[in-house]
Amino acid sequence: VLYIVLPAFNEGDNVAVLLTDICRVLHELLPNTEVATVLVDDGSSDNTRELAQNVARSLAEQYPVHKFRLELLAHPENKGLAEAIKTGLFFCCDQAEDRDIIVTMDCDNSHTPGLVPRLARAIFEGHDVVVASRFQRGAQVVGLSWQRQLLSYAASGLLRMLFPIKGIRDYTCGFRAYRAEVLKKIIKANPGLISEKGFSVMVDLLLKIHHYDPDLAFGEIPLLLRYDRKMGSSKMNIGKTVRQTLSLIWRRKTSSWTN
Ligand SMILES: Nc1nc2c(ncn2[C@@H]2O[C@H](COP(=O)(O)OP(=O)(O)OP(=O)(O)O)[C@@H](O)[C@H]2O)c(=O)[nH]1
Ligand SMILES: [Mg+2]
Repeated sequence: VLYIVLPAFNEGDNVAVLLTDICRVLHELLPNTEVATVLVDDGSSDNTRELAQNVARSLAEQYPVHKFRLELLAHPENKGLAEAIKTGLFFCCDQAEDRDIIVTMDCDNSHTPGLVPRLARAIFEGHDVVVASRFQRGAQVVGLSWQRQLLSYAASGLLRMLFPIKGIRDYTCGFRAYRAEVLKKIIKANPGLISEKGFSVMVDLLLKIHHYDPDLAFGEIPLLLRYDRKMGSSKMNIGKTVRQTLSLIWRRKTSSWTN
């Protein structure tokens, strides 16, 4: 089973297109794979959940239900990206068999489902964690301001210098695949694995997985970031995320891995 975790907060403008794309594209590219899409609605105040339910109903008529299923998880109130990722990943680890693959992606249409087969393939090729990366040859970013791109560069440079992980250049991108066996093992041994509060959760998850098992194979594929397809405004507070990430770097450098 291929699990796709989608953290969603007020993604009413994007969720229907994305869920439809996932079914259509993976039906074309991975016709024999069972796909479980795990949407974590993080206390959205818009109609994200109703839209997801409606589109799931109509997709169930078009596609064989045993091949595509939508799991709808919901937080009664907004708890932030980190809690949503935690809910989604813990749910998957609970259900998944060792040979399954768990993918996370943004729910804002900037990550395209067409890249999922390549992520999965890299896992089949032997990687344990694979990131869709802006810093691999062939990567392309469409529609993102140069200021934001500069920030990604800076984050990548700093993190590569301070926490080198062989095979990884993009520490912040949330479009990733994990070998379920690996994630299950690490979560079982470290239930506090996801402890960050904000958007720095993505960096922390990578650092921790590497910290707990440095022998894992990390890898990347080139990302095509279609920021131009994103509807609605950005939910990332840039200043706050920078502060959280710097604080995270400090804590991890002073050798605390628990908070
Ligand atoms: N659960 C949860 N998810 C959130 C929250 N804020 C954003 N998200 C989701 O996390 C994902 C990433 O958020 P984005 O707003 O796309 O952040 P980003 O990609 O870093 O930056 P932008 O695309 O510029 O906004 C999306 O799927 C959002 O719906 C939140 O408070 N709670
Ligand atoms: Mg985004």
